[in-house]
Amino acid sequence: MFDPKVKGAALQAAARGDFSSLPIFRPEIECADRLTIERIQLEKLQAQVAWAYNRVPWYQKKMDDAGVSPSDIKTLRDVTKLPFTDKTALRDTFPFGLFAVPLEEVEELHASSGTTGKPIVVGYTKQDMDTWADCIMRLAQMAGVVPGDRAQMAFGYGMFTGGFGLHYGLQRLGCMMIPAGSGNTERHIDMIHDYGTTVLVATPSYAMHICEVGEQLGFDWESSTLRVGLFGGEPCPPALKAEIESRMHIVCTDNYGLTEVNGPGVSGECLASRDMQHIAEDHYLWEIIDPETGEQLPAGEEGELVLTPLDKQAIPVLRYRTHDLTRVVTEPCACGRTLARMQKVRSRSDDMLIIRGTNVFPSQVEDVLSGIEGVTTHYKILVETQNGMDKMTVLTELKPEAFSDSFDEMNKFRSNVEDKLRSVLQVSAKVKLVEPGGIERTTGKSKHVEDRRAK
Ligand code: DLL
Repeated sequence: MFDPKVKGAALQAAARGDFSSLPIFRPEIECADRLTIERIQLEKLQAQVAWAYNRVPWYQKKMDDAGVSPSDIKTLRDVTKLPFTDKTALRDTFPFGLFAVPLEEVEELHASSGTTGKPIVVGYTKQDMDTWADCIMRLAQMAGVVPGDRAQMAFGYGMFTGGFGLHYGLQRLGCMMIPAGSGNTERHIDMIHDYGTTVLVATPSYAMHICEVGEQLGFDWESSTLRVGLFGGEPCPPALKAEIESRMHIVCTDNYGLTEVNGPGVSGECLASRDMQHIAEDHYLWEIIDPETGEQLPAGEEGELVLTPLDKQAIPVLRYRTHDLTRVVTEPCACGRTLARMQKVRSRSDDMLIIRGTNVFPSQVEDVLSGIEGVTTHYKILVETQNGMDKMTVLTELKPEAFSDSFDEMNKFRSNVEDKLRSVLQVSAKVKLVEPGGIERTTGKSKHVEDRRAK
């Protein structure tokens, strides 16, 4: 038995395979057998499809055009009869065209700002807010957060779903919230010290930045009260996670979600399977499809995640194409939960770069760099056109100890990185070594790719 409130104990217990002391928030759901889960899902799916059809003219037309009506949903498999929804549907109906309830019943609005055009606007009824908080309470407990924890928010409290979404759920779980918001890194470190913060809520890249700034200020992470990192909003590659855990002396966990289907709360990492996340299956029906053909793939195969929230009142969303690539397994987990687990998302079908005809994912670059001694987790990929050809440059930031005054040594280091990249990517990339601290830090989601090619 271990005490989840003792710093370091959760990681040690996880290494021993001892999860007995971590409470499960809704065991009747989280540990239910598959038949029970699927029965709940089917009942909710039928009601949700009818809700969308009867209340949202856009869905009624879409379904009529596809020749499907709510009564055609007799099994979970029948979800494939429904048309997909994508970002453009929300953009085209901006701001309230997909809302299924009168605006007086909407308690809160959130939005995600895209790079172009209008934002995606989403709304929540009272029941939606309850469902959302329920999902957050679960994923927080999966990560080892317990009532009485002091949770410091480093997501922004604006229209972004990360700030308020996690705030409400954690508060309801019984955490003392410290609503610091994003930015002002030194103040974050002071607050961790002054208020005895135990849980940090942030993107993993901002957490890494907080860690570095703390180190520069001489802050002793090992003896700090901070115990759990509740991170999300962007991929958390294994090397970054390992770095944060060893330097900040915390359990670094990762949760996933997206604005269009509420925000954070779709899935969260437990301490037993550290590269997977349990999906809140009683609130979300998942499918994995082939991104090219749109056909459903069997459980276990990698493809694009499609989500149908099962009890969303304000904006029902049927078969939302996330573009996130993952695979889902349904075997029970060592933590005791039976909820399906999705592999952590490392890439999106739409962040694939085509460099001189070869497909390159930023996560491949990340994996090569993480295997090289002396480089940090900070990198950037720059793509340009030179003499009519694609040119890819990878900027990688070095650790201070890897930096040398010797031109020859630096040159050798660089060409070694170039060789390794070429052998994995099957396309050559120029490498630029950047001095420690030379790659810009972010307080939100990090942007690793800059594609300057004319579109
Ligand atoms: O990022 C919601 C969120 C906030 C999740 C805070 C977790 C914590 P959006 O801004 O709409 O919503 O971005 C959604 O971000 O489709 C993924 O590509 C990516 N993403 C979110 N969480 C993760 C994660 C929020 N844990 C998009 N791992 C999604 C990998 C993630 N990618």
